[in-house]
Amino acid sequence: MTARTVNGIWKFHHQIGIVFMMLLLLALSACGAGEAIVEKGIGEVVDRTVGEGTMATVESASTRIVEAAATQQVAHDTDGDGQISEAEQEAILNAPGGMPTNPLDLTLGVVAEDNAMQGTFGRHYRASLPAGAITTLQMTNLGDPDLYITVSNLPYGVDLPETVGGGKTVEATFIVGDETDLLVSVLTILGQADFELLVSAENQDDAATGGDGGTRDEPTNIDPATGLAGLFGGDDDEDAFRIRVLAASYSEVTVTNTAENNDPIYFFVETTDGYYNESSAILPGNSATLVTADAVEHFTTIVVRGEDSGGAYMMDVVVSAENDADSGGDVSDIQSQAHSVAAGATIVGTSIAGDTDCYRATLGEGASVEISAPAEQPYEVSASLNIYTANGDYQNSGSADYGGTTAVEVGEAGEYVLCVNASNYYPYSAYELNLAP
Ligand SMILES: [Ca+2]
Ligand SMILES: [Ca+2]
Ligand SMILES: [Ca+2]
Repeated sequence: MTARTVNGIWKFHHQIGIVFMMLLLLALSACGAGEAIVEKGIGEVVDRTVGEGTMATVESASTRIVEAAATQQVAHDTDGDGQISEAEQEAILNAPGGMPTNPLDLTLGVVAEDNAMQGTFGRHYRASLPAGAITTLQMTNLGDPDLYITVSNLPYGVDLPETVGGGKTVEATFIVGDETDLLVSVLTILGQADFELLVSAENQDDAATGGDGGTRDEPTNIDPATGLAGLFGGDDDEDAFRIRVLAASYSEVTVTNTAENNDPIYFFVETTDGYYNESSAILPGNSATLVTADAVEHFTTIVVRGEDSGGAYMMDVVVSAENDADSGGDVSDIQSQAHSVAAGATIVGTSIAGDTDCYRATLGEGASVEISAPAEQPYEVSASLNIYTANGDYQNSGSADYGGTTAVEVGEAGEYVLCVNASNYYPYSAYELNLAP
């Protein structure tokens, strides 16, 4: 056995490696050195693995290993001289699937049927997973003795039982982050067994993109929609999307943590012109909403972050255009271009950061104008109203707190200009004006 080979085994798995190498030596020497060496080796194997193997276990295992070794001799004594030469040992080690360093390629979604004793007391497979794949790994022990399964490059936090009893199946589902080569080894220690190994992978469908959501630097473009779903797992703990928001429009992004674990997620939004806002930690079953808006067209990036242990979320992305007083857009900020409305009207409008909305109305003597800041908004915004006479003289003002209404009266009957400002600290604010007849 070469130093390279020994290193490969030891790197592979220190505990199983001890047993694995010992059994390998046993098998290769069994035909020449006889049963005594095998039994001595078996005793050591049992001591090292289970600590207190019974004699029955040892005898049973001994018989199986001698049988298996005989099979190996037939299979690998290629020149038929009754000995396993060094070259023949190398041939066994270099056979595909014989060593962790020389795994068989496992086709995703196709069951591999194999025997754990074939070759070198272990079968080694490589499954090449695409980035972000939702992966299911399944191994069924079709025989009687325990089989050992070890998987290298598993995402953090994925636990697999080490031992799979006769007739039992082990299964795990997890998400990988980047492209990943899983190295799956099925080992036998005492006896041999047929097994079936299946690794299947399906794409995530984060926010209906057909794949894993992108990264903050390379977000995946999506269209606004409600009921979008996404997943985290392993190295995939960040999904990022980008939406286009037209001028005088605002986006509302609501993220709900739908994970079955207890881990929080959070998200943030940022726009191409530098606006940034983030949620606090969202615990499972809870939601948070963030808004972006601008007077000019822009892109908003939505970055949802979870934990390595995995998570799931739902996302609603709604982009709305301003429609002040059903005008189909934003009404003018300028008093002389105020939007005409009728006395008695109820006006619903939106003020996007820094926006002023001016309305013109003819009101009766002592009429009052009610300004409200509706409570059904992501932020606790207020709204303020300034009233001017038709020729621009300041007349009166008032402001409404979040969820509140304030009445502001005018003097004599006549034409007035009513200008509304909502909170400038937030991307957008909704307001309502009620004009008394
Ligand atoms: Ca994802
Ligand atoms: Ca407006
Ligand atoms: Ca305006």
